[in-house]
Amino acid sequence: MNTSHLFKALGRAVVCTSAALGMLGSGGLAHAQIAVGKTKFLGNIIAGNPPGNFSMYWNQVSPENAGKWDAVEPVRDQMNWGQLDAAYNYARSNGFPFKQHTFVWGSQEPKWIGGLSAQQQAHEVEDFIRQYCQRYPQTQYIDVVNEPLHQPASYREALGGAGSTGWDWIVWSFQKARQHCPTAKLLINEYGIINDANALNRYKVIVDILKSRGLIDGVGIQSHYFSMDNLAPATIKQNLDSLAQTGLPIYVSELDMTGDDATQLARYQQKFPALWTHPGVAGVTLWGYIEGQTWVANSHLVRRDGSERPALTWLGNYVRSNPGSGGAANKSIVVRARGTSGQERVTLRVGGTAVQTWTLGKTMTNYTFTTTLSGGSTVEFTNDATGRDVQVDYLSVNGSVRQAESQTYNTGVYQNGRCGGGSGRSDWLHCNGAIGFGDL
Ligand code: 9MR
Repeated sequence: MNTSHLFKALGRAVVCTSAALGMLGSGGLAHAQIAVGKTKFLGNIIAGNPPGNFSMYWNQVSPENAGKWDAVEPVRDQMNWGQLDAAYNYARSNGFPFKQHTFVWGSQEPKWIGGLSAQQQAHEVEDFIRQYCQRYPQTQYIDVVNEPLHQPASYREALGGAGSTGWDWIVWSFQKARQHCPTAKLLINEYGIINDANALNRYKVIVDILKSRGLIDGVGIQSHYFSMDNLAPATIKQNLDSLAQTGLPIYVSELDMTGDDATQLARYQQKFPALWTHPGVAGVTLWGYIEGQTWVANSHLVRRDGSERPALTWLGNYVRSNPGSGGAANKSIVVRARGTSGQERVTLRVGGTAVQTWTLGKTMTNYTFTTTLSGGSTVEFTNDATGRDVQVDYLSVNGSVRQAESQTYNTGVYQNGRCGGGSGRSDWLHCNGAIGFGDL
């Protein structure tokens, strides 16, 4: 069967019954993230150990400092990935998109870079990018260059300097990121854009240079308190409209707003909808939420005792009841499955792309993943051996359950004396093969 036939077959295999929905249970959804199932993500940063309440609120992860070059490589060629591993693994195991922050930036550079020759500097930057991409191949987004207007990299001459485009060092950085991380969405990131049409126009020049070379997939605007606290919603809309003219999705990347409880609440109520409902905005990341753990005082949303400030309670209610517009539909996938030996590996594919692989435990467990991809979905058993079998209970999409035994495409169940030899309908994969769960 060729690929197009396969996906036509998968497309017919969507089944969802109310009986099946009842099996979801009540516990799973009570602690869902604020933007679960929405068309855009609402994320936050992880500083050190992932906070226990992260997944009650947020469904995208950016590392606060752990992905910066000076944190990863404080001593030349001695890489320190520990904290970045923790944030990345947390994101992966919860199915949240992970955004690397950041490859090329004039702050938090390693101190040793200044003493090297230009050739060595370029080599070291590429080495950092290459090693990152090897270690974290499932990264969804990368802030490739941070703050080009305000804090350009000190070693930019080594990367091509201004050159013929005026921004050759940025073009070089994106080329290297594209080469080493070919599946990630590459972003640029800057502050003081949402409130300043002049800076916005200078930013758009860089974005257009990258876009004409096919090197950029989205535009990040930090939107910190000093730009946001006193900004009129009409200006937010006007500047987002202007940035959206680039034709690229906009990511609000480091949002915070300050104030006492009442002031912060009023600010969120007044300004957040202008961001969330803008069709050009594909995702919003807040820059911290826990009291005592935000880079600026009074921007927190959860108090030390775990209680919510009013702005957070409002934000939760607002986003849950507001579909947003634009953005790619963010689908929350659960694969409920078990192995029999505890060594079985299954891969979730969407539209033919392998998006996640899990090693299954011996008891039925929910394995979660969030994706904006569309197309036929399959759960594939890939490492069959003696004593290894997989039982899949269901795949659910935004809480809507598709039972494995109701699907007609199963090439891994042993029927009529061979693998894939019968009707397909089964929750078992005895051999390497896949169950098709229809289109996402
Ligand atoms: O939140 C970060 C803080 O812990 C660091 O001390 C600071 C050092 O530069 O960086 C903060 O994060 C910054 C981000 O990386 C880039 N945009 C501005 C953020 C706030 O300063």
